[in-house]
Order: sequence, then C-alpha cells, then structure tokens
Amino acid sequence: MKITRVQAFQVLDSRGRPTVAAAISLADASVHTARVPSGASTGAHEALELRDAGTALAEKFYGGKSVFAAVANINTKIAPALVGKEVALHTIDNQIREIDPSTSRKGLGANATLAVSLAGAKAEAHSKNQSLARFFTPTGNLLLPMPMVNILSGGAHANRTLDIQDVLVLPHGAKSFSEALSWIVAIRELAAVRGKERGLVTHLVADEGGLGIPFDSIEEACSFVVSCIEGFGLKPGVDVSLALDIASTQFFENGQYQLHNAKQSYTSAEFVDFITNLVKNQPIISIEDPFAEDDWDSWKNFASVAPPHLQLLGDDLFTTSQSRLERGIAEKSANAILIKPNQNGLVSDTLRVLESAHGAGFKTVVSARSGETEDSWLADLATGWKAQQIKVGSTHGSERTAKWNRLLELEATEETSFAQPF
Ligand code: 2PG
Ligand code: MG
Repeated sequence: MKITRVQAFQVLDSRGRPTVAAAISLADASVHTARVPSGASTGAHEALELRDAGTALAEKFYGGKSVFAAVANINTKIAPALVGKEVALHTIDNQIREIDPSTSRKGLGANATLAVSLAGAKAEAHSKNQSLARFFTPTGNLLLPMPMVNILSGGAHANRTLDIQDVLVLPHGAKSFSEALSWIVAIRELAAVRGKERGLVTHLVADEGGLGIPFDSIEEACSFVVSCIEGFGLKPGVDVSLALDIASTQFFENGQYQLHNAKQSYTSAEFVDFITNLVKNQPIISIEDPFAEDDWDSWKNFASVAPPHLQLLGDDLFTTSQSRLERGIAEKSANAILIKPNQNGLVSDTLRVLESAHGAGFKTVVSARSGETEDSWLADLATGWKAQQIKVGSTHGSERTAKWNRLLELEATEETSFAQPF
C-alpha cells in the first residue's frame, strides 16, 4: 500500500513541553500517528533531540524547547522522499539513513527521525492487518513483559527528594501481567498512605507518577518500600524485589559521587563498595546506572564482584547505541541494557541493539521517558520484541496508564505468555 502523505506537527508531552508527532497517510485513507517522548536525566551519548533554543519564537513561548525545526525537517526533507513509496519500515528507515547517515541523527534530529520511523511501523502493521505487537511477532504467543514500576522518585524527576532517581519494584512472583500490576497498585497505594503517616502530608507526585517522599538515605528509602511490600502480605525477594535507578551521572561531580541528601561524597572505588553493600543489605534484584556514563572502570570492577542474580542495567552507559553496547559486552561492564527508542532515533536500529543484547545473553528492559505522551507504542514494541521487561514509570498519569492499559488489552485479546526473566 502506498504512502500518500507524511505530515509532522508539534504536540505537548506530559511535562507540558513540546514534542514531535508524525502522521503517515496511506492509500486506503488511514492515518498512522506517532508521538515521541523526551528525557530529563538524559545521557551525554544519546542521539540528538533537536530543539529550537535561540530562536525568538521558541524563547518567547516555550522557553527554548519548541521543536519546529524537527517538524520542518520531516515536512521538507523526509516527507518528499517517502510520498509515493510502498509503506515498509525498512524502506522508511533506509531513506532516513540516506538523508542523515549519522548515528547521532544530528542532521535531522532523533525526535524527527523516530516519529516518522514509528509512524512507519504502525502504518506497515496496518497494511498487513496486524497490531504493532503482532507485526514484530507474527505467529505464536506474544510475550508480555514483566513490569518494573516506580514507587519512589527522586533525583531530576522529583526535585531531589532522594539522591537517586527511582526506587522501583519487580513483581517477579506474579503469575500473570494483570496480577503483577494489581500488586504494584496496592504497594504504591500503601506507600502513599504510609508516607502521610510519616507526617509527610503533602508528598510530591513526580514526573513519572511516583511518590516524591523525602529520605536522607537510600537504605531508608529501600526499607520503606520493603515495608510496603510486606504490608500487603507479599514476601520481599520472593514475590516482589526492589529495582533501583541510581542515575548516578546526575550526581557525579568533579570525579566524586556526591550524595547531597546523605551529605556523603565517594571516590569511584568507594562508590563501588557502597553499591556492593547496598545490594547485599536490601532485596535488590536490578540496579540501573550505579556508576556514571563514562566511568567504565567502576562498571567493570563492580560487575566482577556483583552477585550473579543481580541485573546490572546500563541506561546512560549504553544510550541504546550499538557501539557502546558492544564495548560493554567486550568489557563485561553489565548484563542488561535499557532500551529507549528515542536515545537511538530509528525503530529498526533500536531493534538491532536489542537483538545484539539478547545474542550476548544480556537482559533487556524497554523503557519510557520521564516526558511521555498518551501514545502506547512502547507496550507493543516491548511485547513484539520479546524484551521480557518494561519500565514506564508509576501507575499514575494517563501517559503511564496508556502503556499499562495497552498491555492489559493485549493480555485480554491475544494469545500471550507472561515473561519470567528472574
Ligand atoms: C531513566 C528515565 C526513565 P529520563 O533514567 O531511566 O525513568 O528517565 O527519561 O528522564 O532519562
Ligand atoms: Mg535511567
């Protein structure tokens, strides 16, 4: 089926900031739109998110954050190359690569390239009468991912109520996706109630819908979430374990890991010991970005002493980049990668990174960003790509529930299995 039109426009994300949407129209008059997310704790090695800072219009209305240039790149550079072609994700991604061969997408902006690439995947799936998840797994059971869900937020997402960015939970003892989600909802509700009991009548609801309850130490925050797991009658470490996103690049300053709330500062070697003790003392099954994005030595040093059951997950370290993943595999820096399509900029290249990770025995966690939209394509990608885990933030906020609800829909309407990555 032929592409008849490609049209981009600016929309808003969940922080009220502009982001890019692209709509691909097909010969049967159907229209397939995709909206891209945006991070706050972005890694230095992510593909370029093109914003209009410096132009008078952008500065006046959007604090420099508008994306008119990215929208224009789609409408004037990508659209003419696609209109009239048969719809196919690989054709679309190849055309984009021809116009902008850089892996950082610095020519067009990754927000422009990903919007078109995703709309292309949706459009091709439609042309084959498939859902987006089915497009990537045409036969057999779809594999619903294990949810990794934010309970407490800190760092850049919650005005630094905690030194680290997230305390999350992984309900790996649940037998189905819907059971897993129901456990999480209960744990989060209990955390909100107990937060109030601690005298924190007004807690902050953070960018990803998590609770911004202040804690001075990471251990204290972990113990609080453990008590909420127990409070609901579940066994920490057996039914539900903790996952942390340390997001340490955010507090790696002048060669030191600076925990401002805890009023402690650590050298790289000391922080390796700190993290080693933390995972020993708490039922933590997954730890993300414990070390800064270019502190490769600490990653390697910790990986060599980390307990074998621990998922050591690279986000800012890998930025969904093939070359950084390959370095991490060669150096045994980690055993899992966070997959964020907008760190990469193309659907097919993101899938290639995920497949390389699986090929090397790495676990994969498909992840949303802190700035999201109501679009739910991430749920279909995680499922269709057999990622086995998904991270979307908390259970509050329509931009978050859009993904959970899409997974519930897939569970209800398709032949599925529930991933058991742990
Ligand atoms: C992360 C993400 C999502 P951001 O660090 O993993 O939680 O945050 O989108 O701000 O980079
Ligand atoms: Mg992260």
